[in-house]
Amino acid sequence: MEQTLIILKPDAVQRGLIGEIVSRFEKKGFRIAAMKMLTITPELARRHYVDHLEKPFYPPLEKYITGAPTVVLILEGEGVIASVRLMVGPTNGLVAPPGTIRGDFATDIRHNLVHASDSEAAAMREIGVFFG
Ligand code: FUP
Repeated sequence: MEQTLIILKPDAVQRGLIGEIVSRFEKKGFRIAAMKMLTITPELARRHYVDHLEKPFYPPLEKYITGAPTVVLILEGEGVIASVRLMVGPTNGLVAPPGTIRGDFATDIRHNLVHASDSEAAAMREIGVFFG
């Protein structure tokens, strides 16, 4: 069964949106295969965001993602990777369409509440980073 790696980022936890966001995934019909709360270390952040390490936005991104607890999930279901990306919406909350998680709750490109793997290869790699 296809799986994807979801992170409810520090702003989702701090704003009390864990239930709202997880509930959307559950109501859609996806299964939670694993779920844990953790504060991401700089080492984990660098492994997770390996493709972004050299980008100018990486230092503030690392500070944000390691700054407070997150909730990390493996979601499972047919077509889950692409479907969850549609539910999450584009990176920048300001232009993400209403009805998407970022469109409904985010106004920022960095503080955008959720990470969702963008391909099968990324999902396998990211699940390995967080769940071994
Ligand atoms: P997404 O696939 O929508 O989660 O976004 P990307 O993989 O392109 O980027 C990963 C994270 O880097 C985003 F969630 C937020 C952050 N980012 C910035 O802070 N500034 C940018 O210009 C692009 C991304």
